[in-house]
Amino acid sequence: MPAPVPGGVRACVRAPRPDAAPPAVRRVAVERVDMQNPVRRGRRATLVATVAVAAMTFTGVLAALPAQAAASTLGAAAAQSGRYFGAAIAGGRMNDTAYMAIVDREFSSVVAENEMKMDATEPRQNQFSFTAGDRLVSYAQSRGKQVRGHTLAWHAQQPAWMQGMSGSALRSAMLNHVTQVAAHYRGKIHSWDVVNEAFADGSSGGRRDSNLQRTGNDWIEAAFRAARAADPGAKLCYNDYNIDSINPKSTGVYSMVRDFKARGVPIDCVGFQSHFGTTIPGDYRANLQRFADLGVDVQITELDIEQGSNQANAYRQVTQACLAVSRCTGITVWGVRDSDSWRTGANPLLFDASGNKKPAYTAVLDALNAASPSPTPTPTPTPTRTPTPTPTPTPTSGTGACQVAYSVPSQWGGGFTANIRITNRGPAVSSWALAFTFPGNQTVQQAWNGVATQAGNQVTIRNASYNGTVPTGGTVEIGFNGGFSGSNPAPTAFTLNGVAC
Ligand code: 9MR
Repeated sequence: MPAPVPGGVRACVRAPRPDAAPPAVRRVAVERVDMQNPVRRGRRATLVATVAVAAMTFTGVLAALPAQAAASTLGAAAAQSGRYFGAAIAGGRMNDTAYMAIVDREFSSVVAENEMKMDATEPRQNQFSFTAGDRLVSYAQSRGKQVRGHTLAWHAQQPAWMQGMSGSALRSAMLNHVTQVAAHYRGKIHSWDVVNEAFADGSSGGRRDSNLQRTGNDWIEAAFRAARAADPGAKLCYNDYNIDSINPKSTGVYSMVRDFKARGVPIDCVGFQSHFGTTIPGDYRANLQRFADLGVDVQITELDIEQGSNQANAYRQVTQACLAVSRCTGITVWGVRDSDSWRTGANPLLFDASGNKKPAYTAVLDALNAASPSPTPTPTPTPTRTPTPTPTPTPTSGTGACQVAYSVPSQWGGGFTANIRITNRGPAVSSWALAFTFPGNQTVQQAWNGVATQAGNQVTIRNASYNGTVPTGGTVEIGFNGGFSGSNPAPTAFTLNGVAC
């Protein structure tokens, strides 16, 4: 009984499959019609250190204080245990004052329901449209709310020009999109859903077939590496639906995350969309915990639960499950009022069509207020934020102006992604130009954290506006997507500001 929903998506409640938890659990699946900075990292580290010191300093004081008063909004209540509570915002509703009054008051995080997707941000190839996304970011910044980014690479909601692409052209276009969008929002996004819904439903535990998947199985890690290079300060998430319980699909994702962690692919978090029927899987908390145990944060990213006699209790259970997992850092509901939901008729949200708080709202608020105070969850430890993978670095020796580590984390037919870490071995600089020579037939197509020019096989990459100053011994990380024919040997003859490395 699929009900059409705007945007080419149909919601359907499927008969329980063998992997589903109790037969009574009605599983919501989503069936899509394919419409064919380092600066911030430093600040975050400082903040984490400050919070840690503050937590240590105040431990004794807290113990002596009376229990804190219950918070009266979802955002404030979640903040008591160091978490966020967010909502998906529809750009078209930002002029609705009743809607925005709820958003202002209740949520500490926002995510664009559609405005940062591929079709919205790159409607024509290489012509980017950020107006609607920027509006949401500006709003959030003016209110001190975090922003989740959704989503950089997805088989659905691709712009028309991308739907017909394949092979290396599609791979390059996808990586360019990831790079450009993440770079545009650099420093402004708390967590990016870098890749969305790339695994197949059912019992295979494998990848979903899509034009992106057909560019090669490494497309997901290539996207994560490009996102890290473009916005080193954002947490990078894999996001999917029907991975909320322990089942073949979630185990497929689990295996990918474990592999990424083992190989240094930059992944920081997994998003569990949590579009539920009337009940919650019995192993929901255990599933969140097994992912957290891999060394990633877990986030509940698109929560909505069909209204029934159990809705408030189900919302309570989800909230308590997140609170029980120290690395569950926040919850986002997929909409504000029932009338705003993509699930027409399911009334799956926390506010009714008139903006009144539902029993489910009170259940969530009470659960958040009952949580033990900070310092849980723990901040992300440094090892999970591996800045740039360097599988095959080619350091230039040197006693010269710089040391360079060049690596190619991803290569496919005719294209590659390169990362370069420059260490300044000379005096401090306030601007820089790194030059090198391509030994083969290679071109720079898209650079990040620097501006590239190429004449023949000579390449010069100059600093971006934000990373020109490098002290003696300081490092800067840049990268580019390139094309090649024949072989792809590492560049030679690196110079920094005209002096050999
Ligand atoms: O809520 C979104 C709806 O307005 C769009 O029409 C639809 C198009 O695909 O996407 C919905 O959001 C989806 C999210 O981006 C990814 N997970 C499933 C969500 C519900 O379909």
